[in-house]
Formats: sequence, structure tokens, C-alpha cells
Amino acid sequence: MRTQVGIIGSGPSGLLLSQLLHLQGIDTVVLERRTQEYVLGRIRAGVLEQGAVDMLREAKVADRLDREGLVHDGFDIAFGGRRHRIDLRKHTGKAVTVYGQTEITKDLMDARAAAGGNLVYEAENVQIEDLDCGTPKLTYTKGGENHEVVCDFIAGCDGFRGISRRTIPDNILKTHERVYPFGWLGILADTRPVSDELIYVNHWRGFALCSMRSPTRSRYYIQCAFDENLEEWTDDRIWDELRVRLPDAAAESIEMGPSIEKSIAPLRSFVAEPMRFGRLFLAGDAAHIVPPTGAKGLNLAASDIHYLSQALIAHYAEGGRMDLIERYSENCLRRIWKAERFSWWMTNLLHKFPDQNSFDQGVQRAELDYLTESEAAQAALAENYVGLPY
Ligand code: FAS
Ligand code: PHB
Repeated sequence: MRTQVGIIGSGPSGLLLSQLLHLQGIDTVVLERRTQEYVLGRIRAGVLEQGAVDMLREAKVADRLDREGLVHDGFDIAFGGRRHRIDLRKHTGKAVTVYGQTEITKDLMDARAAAGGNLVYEAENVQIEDLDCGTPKLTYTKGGENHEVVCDFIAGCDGFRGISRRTIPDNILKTHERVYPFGWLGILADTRPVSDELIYVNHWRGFALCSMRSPTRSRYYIQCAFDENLEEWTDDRIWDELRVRLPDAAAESIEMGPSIEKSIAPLRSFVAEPMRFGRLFLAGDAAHIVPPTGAKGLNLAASDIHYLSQALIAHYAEGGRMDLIERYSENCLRRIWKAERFSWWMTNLLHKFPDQNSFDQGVQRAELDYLTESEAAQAALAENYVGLPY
């Protein structure tokens, strides 16, 4: 088989890239190791920056998002039993949109299928070969048969545990990482959200987050030990812990019900550079990970795909133009590191660290007090939360 751009991974990065290139007449093949059902079964991000919404509109997959997405002009930060609203619209003139990553993935899959896109699910043992020549190739097996896809370019959209990052030689790839000493236990339930907007909670027992997917579907998180055993967290235990950590009024009004999904996610900050090696590009979680505190993971994937799609479209439309391809990594990393900083800062602001001493606790409390008393501090938080410019 021959294609212009071979894409590994059918998460948001791979699907969005495939769709944007298709709209410009550029041929792609997407190789995904899991089944469609498995990919759709993963519950992940929930908050979209305006930039990501614009990308989905540009990809012509935003009709349902525009109908069902919940536009939020602000969110609350709660500590010491009190809630403090961060007014995004006042400080930035912008908002965020709550719309689950699962829905985005479904909308993109439907669009690719409708256009007859070449998406191969259950593609096993994907390998990248001949990267150092003008026509790299992807090989894989499916149903016991070996296949080969000769490409002009390869996009590694295969997430943190994919193969593409590992294809870049160790003497070229540099990685930067911070692993946090806790995780997030998430629960999804068909219950009315406890608040119209999100509530981020700093509590002496640990962080909590009240989010949602729709007016009838809630998403909650509580900070837990990084090696926590999910089996030991019954629904009742999760609801009880949430109610202890929430401000009183929210704790009394929360609607509880059976979980439809429960999972524990580890928290890490991670950046790999460069994000291009010859004709291989890394995009999304393949290149970087942020703790979900700042709701940046999916949104960074969208901005990577903005830069990558622009570079590839210019290459094919303008006689092999290479400048945007050569600047891809630099363009992405400038925005990625700012989101990494913000996500690290927000994680330190809101979580209980096991090794915190009384000084650390004093500084954390002072940071929270300063935030609630300073318009400038709130404006700085707001402009990072709605998303810095591409
Ligand atoms: P993805 O990981 O989504 O997709 C990569 C795809 O590549 C997967 O489908 C995988 O099966 C496939 N793949 C991997 N290796 C392959 C191989 N060798 N061959 C073929 N296919 C291969 N972000 C937020 O903003 N808020 C959140 O609350 C949040 N929660 C998260 C919870 C968890 C458990 C995780 C892991 C991430 C979370 N994220 C969150 C971040 C998440 O939303 C990512 O940023 C987003 O999925 C990135 O999309 P992709 O880059 O497409 O990577
Ligand atoms: C979510 O709804 O899953 C969500 C929202 C905001 C975050 C992280 C996760 O910061």
C-alpha cells in the first residue's frame, strides 16, 4: 500500500490529523492497535480550549459539539470550606467548552468513516522502517497477514506508551519528566452535576474535582495514592470521600448514584524533544504528558496537530515547501512548555504532597489566598486556563 502520510494511533491526535489532511486532499492511513470499541471506551479529557473547538470546527466535526457542548465562563476554586470563582470571561473575554474526549473521538471516527478514510483497527506489531530514506514505511500484521504501507511522512500519534518516540535514537532524543507521588481516581455517573461549573478543591485530605459531561452526567476525581487499588474503592467509599472534601453546601446537595466507569490515572509531567526526526513527527501524548489538573492534555494534542497539519498542507500545496516542517518541533515545544508549567503550577497549588512540611503548607495557603485577593493573579490563571495563543 502507498500513502502520503502514515499515522500511528486513532486517538484524538491521529484522527484529527487524518481528517484535516483529508479535507485538503492529502491521503492518509491510520493504524490503531486496539478495537474501535476499546478506544471509545476510554474515559479521559473533558474541557476544551477555544483553540481546540476552532480546530474541530475547521475539521468539520463540530456540529454535535456546538449543539451539546457546555460553554463555561468560569470555574470555582474551593479551600478552607469556601468557594472562589475565577471569571474566565471577565479576565480573557473567552470561555472553555465541556465536551468529553470520547464524544470527540466518536465524531472524528464517524467523519473518517463517512469519507471512506483508511483506518485499520487491531493493527498488530506496527513497526517504523526505512526512516532514513525518502520513503519510510509502516509494517503491521492483521489477521495473521503481514502488511506494508510506504509513506512520504509518518505521524506518531500513538500516545505515551506508543512506539514512535522510541524510534528516535537515544543520542538525539531528550526527555524531561516529573512523576507526582499521587494519582487521580475518577468516577463517571449518570447523576446531575453538583454545580453548573467545575469546582477544583484543595482539602487537607487531598484534591477533589467536580466536573461533568452533560446536565445529567457527572465526572468526579479525588486524589489518591499512586499505587491505590481500585478494587478497594466501592462507589459508596468514593461518594463518602468526595462529600468530606467538598464545601458543605456542595457536599449536602451532591447527587450520588452507581458508577458507569471508575479508573485511576497516574500523574506525570513529561516532554520529549525533538518532536521531529527526519520524516517522523511526534504529536500529542507521544511527545508530552501533563497532569490533568490544568485540563491541557487533549488541548495540547490539538495545537500540535494545528502546527503539523499546516506544515504538511503547505508542503503538498506549495511544491515541497519545508520551512514549516523544519520548524514544527520548535513551534510545538514553545507552547507545550508553557502548558507544562501551568499544569505543574496548578497541581502544586491544589494537591496534598506526602512530603509537605508546615512551611510548604504555609506557602500553598498563601498562594491560594493571594489568588483569591488579586485580580492580576486571577487574570494570569484565566489566560492559561482558556489556552495561550497558537
Ligand atoms: P492517545 O493516548 O489518546 O491515543 C493514542 C492511540 O495510539 C491509542 O488509541 C493507542 O491505542 C494507539 N497506539 C498506541 N501504541 C500503538 C501502536 N504501537 N500501534 C498502533 N496504535 C497504537 N487530558 C485532559 O485534558 N483531561 C483529563 O482529565 C485527562 N485524563 C486522562 C486520563 C488518562 C488515564 C490518560 C491516559 C490521559 C488523560 N488525559 C486527560 C490526557 C488525554 O486526554 C490525552 O491528552 C489525549 O488522549 C491525547 O490524545 P493522543 O495524543 O491521540 O493520544
Ligand atoms: C474532566 O472533566 O475529565 C476534567 C476536567 C478538568 C480537568 C481535568 C479533567 O482539569
